[in-house]
Amino acid sequence: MEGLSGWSGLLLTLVFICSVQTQKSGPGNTGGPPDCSYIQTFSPHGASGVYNIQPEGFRCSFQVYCEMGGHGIWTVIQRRTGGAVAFDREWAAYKNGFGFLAWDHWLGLEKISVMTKSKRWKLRVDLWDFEGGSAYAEYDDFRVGDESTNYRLSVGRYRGTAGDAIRGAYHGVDQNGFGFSTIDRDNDGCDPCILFGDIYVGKCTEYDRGGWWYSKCGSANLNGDWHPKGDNIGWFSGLHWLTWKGPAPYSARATRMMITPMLPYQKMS
Ligand SMILES: [Ca+2]
Repeated sequence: MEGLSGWSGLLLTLVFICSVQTQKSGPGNTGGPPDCSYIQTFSPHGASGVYNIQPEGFRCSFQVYCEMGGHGIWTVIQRRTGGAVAFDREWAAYKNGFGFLAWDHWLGLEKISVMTKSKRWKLRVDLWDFEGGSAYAEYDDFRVGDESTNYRLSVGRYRGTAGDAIRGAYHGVDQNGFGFSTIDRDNDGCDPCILFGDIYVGKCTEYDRGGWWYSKCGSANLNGDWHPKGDNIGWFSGLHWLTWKGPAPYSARATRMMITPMLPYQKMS
């Protein structure tokens, strides 16, 4: 499995070499559709699957997974359905992306950052539990800063059924406005943090693992360790959205994060 995920990271990295352009370009001179909702607006009836896009700010096209139905048209940036693809990775992997687009993957912070720079985007988080239930959270004005900001997270108005775990179940753990942390990059605001009254935590990634916009660790982390049914409650590291289920940390069966422009494309008549 390690070899499998290593190869996928390499493939995504190779694709990425040509993806960020050095000179500015407008929407008129990109070579492809800027996102999945553009594809479905101008070439409707596409099925969900892997498509080529070329958002503003990219010199070459690259592949993403498009969700083409249900609750709208979305460009997927994260998916978890099991434990086969490891998410316990370093900064470079989270920057460039890893996994398999049609399966479990992380699209990559650099791509997400450049994409969300160009216009206003909405983020949708879908969560599935082991009991047949699901919940969602949507945020207006989702944006990820560039690497000089440590890919700082910015979200606007929340709506949904899962609760606003980004802004936290506990006082003072707002992840909005925080940089990204991985096991080799610590931007979590803990120096140290005292959790549960008596646990001193210097690095959230040592406990929660994965990579995330940790702020004093906080209530959301969908990139921790995946746990199977019956063994998914109470772990420090899991697929956590603590405003959804608790009080013991509940690790979701599956998760998905995806984005779409806030202003729909208009067909010219
Ligand atoms: Ca720290």
